[in-house]
Amino acid sequence: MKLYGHIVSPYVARVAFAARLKGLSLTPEPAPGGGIKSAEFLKLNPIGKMPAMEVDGHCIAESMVQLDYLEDAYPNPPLLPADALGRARARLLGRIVDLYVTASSRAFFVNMNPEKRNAEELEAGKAAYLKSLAQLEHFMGDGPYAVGNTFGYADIAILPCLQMMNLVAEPCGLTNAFNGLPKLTRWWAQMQTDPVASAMVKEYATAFTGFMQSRR
Ligand SMILES: N[C@@H](CCC(=O)N[C@@H](CS)C(=O)NCC(=O)O)C(=O)O
Repeated sequence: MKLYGHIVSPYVARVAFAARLKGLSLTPEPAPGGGIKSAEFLKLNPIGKMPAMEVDGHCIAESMVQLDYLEDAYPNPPLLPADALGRARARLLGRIVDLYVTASSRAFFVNMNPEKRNAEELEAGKAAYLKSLAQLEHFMGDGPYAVGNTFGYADIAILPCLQMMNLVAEPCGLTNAFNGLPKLTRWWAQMQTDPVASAMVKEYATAFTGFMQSRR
């Protein structure tokens, strides 16, 4: 099994972290052919996005499908709750993050520089991000983890994405995005103290800030 992409992508990070929790060695490696738009990579994954997972000559695209594959193929230790409702709740949180929360990331990425900022676009991005966080909050569990009492699938699915969002929102003037959202606030604090989660937080922050500095 191979995982193509770079850990700086929150979608790659979530899969690499889930694999690690399952005791698998699945270090992200560069996309074949020199990048995700190369002919070689597009032959494997015509969507042209990272991560791509290669299993027995088959490509699995889309990080949440890859998380599900890991859960199905390597059930121990389980990352999803045992009950059907808990599993649906965990998957829903990942889906909300992918469809609604990270949708605002572009508005932050392209408006990071105050001198070249499109204020209207940025304000719309901030409003959409805050709205999506309130929607996520609605479906979050009561803690300490995203669903239930153990660190698992939902936490891993949302953690690098929310980290990335906050790391790009803060330079755009949006700090404390979780203000007024008690479940997200509590969960975020838990992620900084849980030994497994906090190691992931540090690893992702280092990768992402290094990437942002290299763009300057
Ligand atoms: N829904 C996809 C999103 C993956 C994605 O957007 N990856 C970004 C890197 S963070 C990418 O490859 N972007 C390249 C592009 O869109 O051309 C997943 O979950 O795997």
